[in-house]
Amino acid sequence: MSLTAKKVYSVILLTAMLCGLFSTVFLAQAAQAPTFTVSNTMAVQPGETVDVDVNVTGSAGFCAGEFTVAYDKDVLEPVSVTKGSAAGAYFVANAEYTANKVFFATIDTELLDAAGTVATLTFRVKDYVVLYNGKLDLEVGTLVGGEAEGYGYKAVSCTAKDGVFSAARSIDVPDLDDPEQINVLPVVQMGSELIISSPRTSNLAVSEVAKNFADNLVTRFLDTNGNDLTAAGKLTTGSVIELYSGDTLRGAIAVSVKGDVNGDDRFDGFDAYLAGLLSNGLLTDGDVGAAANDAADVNEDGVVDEADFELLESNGLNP
Ligand SMILES: [Ca+2]
Ligand SMILES: [Ca+2]
Repeated sequence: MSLTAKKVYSVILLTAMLCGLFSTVFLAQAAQAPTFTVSNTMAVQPGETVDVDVNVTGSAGFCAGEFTVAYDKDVLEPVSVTKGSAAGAYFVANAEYTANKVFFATIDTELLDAAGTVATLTFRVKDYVVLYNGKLDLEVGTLVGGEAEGYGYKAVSCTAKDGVFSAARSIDVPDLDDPEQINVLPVVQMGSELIISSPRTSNLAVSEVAKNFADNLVTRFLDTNGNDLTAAGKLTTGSVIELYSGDTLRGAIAVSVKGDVNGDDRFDGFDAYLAGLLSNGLLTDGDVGAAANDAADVNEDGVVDEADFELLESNGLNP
């Protein structure tokens, strides 16, 4: 925090103390408490930078306030905090207040009673994020306003509303039949696993899939046996894409290719056989994994049953 920032912060603390002294003497007139709300941010792609506003409702107002917003540091990195139109004349901010919190404070000699944005927080979603649903936790510290007949300030009560933040990766690959067409494969959660579910016509060459990830992101592409695929390799059902920061595994995406249940890159009677075992309960999704189970659900109705077996069997007989 700069010297100026410390000064402003001291003023806020001082007004808070004054408020403590005077609030019992000068009773605050009943007023509608302001509500501070972190805007919701939905489905951002990893690697993207996004703005999140902290907004305030129009109300009786405040003269000074300090705020922190806590975030998941494994998912987001703070970029900046900028002053919004509803902030006061003085505004200080620290985007790296603590390891997982940004801080900002604002103060004005006039009552701030306009609705609008107090601050805009800019975050970057870390490259290795696969799927995230979490919240940005707003805490309002000291909040004062309404000069009480010239003697200091009174405390202002308020409501603080957290924001939700979600990030989701999808993987874009060309279609084999029409390379101009891009198949967008969103990552979805199935049980405890994250998978991409692909039509059999997707070009899942490692070289194509790798284009989805930032150059500086450490990735591994593993075959169904857990061995590293080369750049010339191809992902099939049961392959896994691993994302690292340094040596730490941060995310894993399993691959499902509709119809190739055993992941041998063929669509034949053996896949139909496995789907049959899944449909009659002799095998379970726990036995084969979420990706293989998804690959067997060729009619994409969410369950593996007789209908999938019949579709696969006809495919197997007529490749
Ligand atoms: Ca197969
Ligand atoms: Ca099905």
